Amino acid sequence: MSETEWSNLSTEERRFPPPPELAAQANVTEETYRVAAQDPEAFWAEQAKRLSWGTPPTETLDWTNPPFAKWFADGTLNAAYNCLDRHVEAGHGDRVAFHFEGEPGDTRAVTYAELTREVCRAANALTTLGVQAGDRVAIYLPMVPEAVVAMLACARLGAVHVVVFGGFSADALSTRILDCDVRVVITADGGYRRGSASALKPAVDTALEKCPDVRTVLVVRRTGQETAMTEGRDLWWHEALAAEADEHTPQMFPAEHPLYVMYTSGSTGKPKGILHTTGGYLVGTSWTHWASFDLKPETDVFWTAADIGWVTGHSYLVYGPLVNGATSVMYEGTPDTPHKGRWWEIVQKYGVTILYCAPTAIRTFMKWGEQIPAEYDLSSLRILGSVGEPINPEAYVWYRTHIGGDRTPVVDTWWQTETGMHMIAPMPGVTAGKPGAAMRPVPGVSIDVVDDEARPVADGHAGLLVITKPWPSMLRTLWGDDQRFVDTYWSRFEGLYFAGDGAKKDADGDLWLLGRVDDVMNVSGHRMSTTEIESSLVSHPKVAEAAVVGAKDETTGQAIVAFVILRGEAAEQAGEDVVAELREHVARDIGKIARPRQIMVVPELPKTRSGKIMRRLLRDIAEDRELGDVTTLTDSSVMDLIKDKLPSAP
Ligand code: 6R9
Repeated sequence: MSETEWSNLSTEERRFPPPPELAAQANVTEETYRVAAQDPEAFWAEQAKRLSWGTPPTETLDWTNPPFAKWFADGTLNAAYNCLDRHVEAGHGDRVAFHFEGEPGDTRAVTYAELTREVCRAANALTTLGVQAGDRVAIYLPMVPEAVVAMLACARLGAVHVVVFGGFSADALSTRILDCDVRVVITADGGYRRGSASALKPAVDTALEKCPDVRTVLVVRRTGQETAMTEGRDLWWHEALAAEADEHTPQMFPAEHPLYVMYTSGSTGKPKGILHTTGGYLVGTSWTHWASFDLKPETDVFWTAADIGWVTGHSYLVYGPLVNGATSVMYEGTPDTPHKGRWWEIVQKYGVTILYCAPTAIRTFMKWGEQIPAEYDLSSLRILGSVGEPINPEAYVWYRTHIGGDRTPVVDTWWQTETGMHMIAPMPGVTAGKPGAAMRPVPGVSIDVVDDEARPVADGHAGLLVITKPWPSMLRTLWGDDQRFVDTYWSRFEGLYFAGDGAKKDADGDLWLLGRVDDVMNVSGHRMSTTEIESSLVSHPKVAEAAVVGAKDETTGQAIVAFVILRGEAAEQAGEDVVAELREHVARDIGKIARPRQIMVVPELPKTRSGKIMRRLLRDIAEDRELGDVTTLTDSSVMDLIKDKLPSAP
């Protein structure tokens, strides 16, 4: 691909410098960038001191067998000790680790001391059940504190947790159990979703029909609903824990001991089991959590509004915040239950200072209207984060204005399950943010944008995003498949990590993400990113959400097909004239070449657990094909809803 074929992003002139009070006390300064750039390895060795080690490492990076990295390899540590005991020992046992808010309105404040005791009990229970270091344990739970307890109990024992998103099907669960050879599953009777109890355990029973090697299922009681228990296999979590002591001596493991496997969908074939190990992962997540969000652990109330079944939940709801001794909010349910102000009520109630969520949520709130957050006191907020997809400039500005009171920096964080930690993000005390841009590599990280021949593109040009140096929380391999690890990430360019995302360096050298490379469209020989056309559509006042795909076209090769959700009033009067108006809007905004061939007004878009639009399924619709695999959708009925509303595709 030649970078010059990419169309240009519409110009964005708005700038949001850091508030002076924030800059004056910021965790990260320009000096941090300078020091990190001078010697990244020395920088990470310094950051490793954030952790409590059994044996402190003397080595930093071992890159003698690329792309298989080892970080801090001669050090030993225990992940759970770093998240829990050491804070209690330092006198912070009474600090709240999690303000849990259940969807029905039940709440629990779990302190570091309580969490430590619960994790010890759970670790003892798992030991009683025969779980040992290196064993894999599947966790299939709703967003309840027991999910954190289960993860940390595994980590404490050196067992590898495999969290499967509670919204996934029995099929998705059994595939992952088999791939990782899991013997113990931790689940719940159910969870609360959209105002009612939704069962989880039956999916486990179905999944296990295909997994004869699973010997034990621990069942958390959350909803109290009728639950079938299989004699000899299923145990109640609370009973198993009640029988155990609340003390447990943590064993130290080598830094490269596996911590967890998290599956992420590949563009083809079976899901990839991303393997993260202990020392480097904890260094990378805790440092970025502290840096990108300017965390002040004594005073901040941090809320990652993401599911634990997504890497964002692992890195920024569990490990990063707990290593840092932070206080977090954990919310079980959906944003519109029992009313559309639920999130803002939670921010007001707990005095949330840092909110971290996905652009899809922000666009949903835009659709519902700014009058809803306006009813709540959101003045505690000081930093807003975004993750999962490029944030459209309009969504960025709306977020900053209506949630952040026009004061808060918006930190757009680009990273992946594979990277484990933030890789590109503005630093809130340093960077003057541009709406829609992820801005700069975080200190200690080396990123470039290259053309097809791995040549760095000049400022003002676009190409492929690569990571040019190893980083501590990088994936170590794909579970059981070193070759696929090498092929997927390290074969496109010699010595460079290929991220699979398109990106542009603007005239100042700042970075803009353009979406997955496989989402790039080629229209009459012009390469165009789905992201920029979507952003143009979303900038129109009548549009709440947009998804753009390239559909086969006899004349132009591919043609642009857009799916849009309209806002409030416009949705009621949707007709031909809105579609014509939107097509012209895009043509004016980006250029005639970007004018969609077709715009379909739909009630919903198909999304994954992390809020990513599944363009593959929309392409199936646009090209009038049978739908492909829908098992990773949060709600598979969405596709029927869309198909019902459409005239048959051309
Ligand atoms: C953390 C997470 C990774 C892919 C990644 C990219 C997209 C994530 C983004 C973003 C633009 C951002 N992505 N954050 N694109 N700006 N701030 O989402 O991990 O689920 O593995 O997805 O998500 O395309 O390659 P994961």
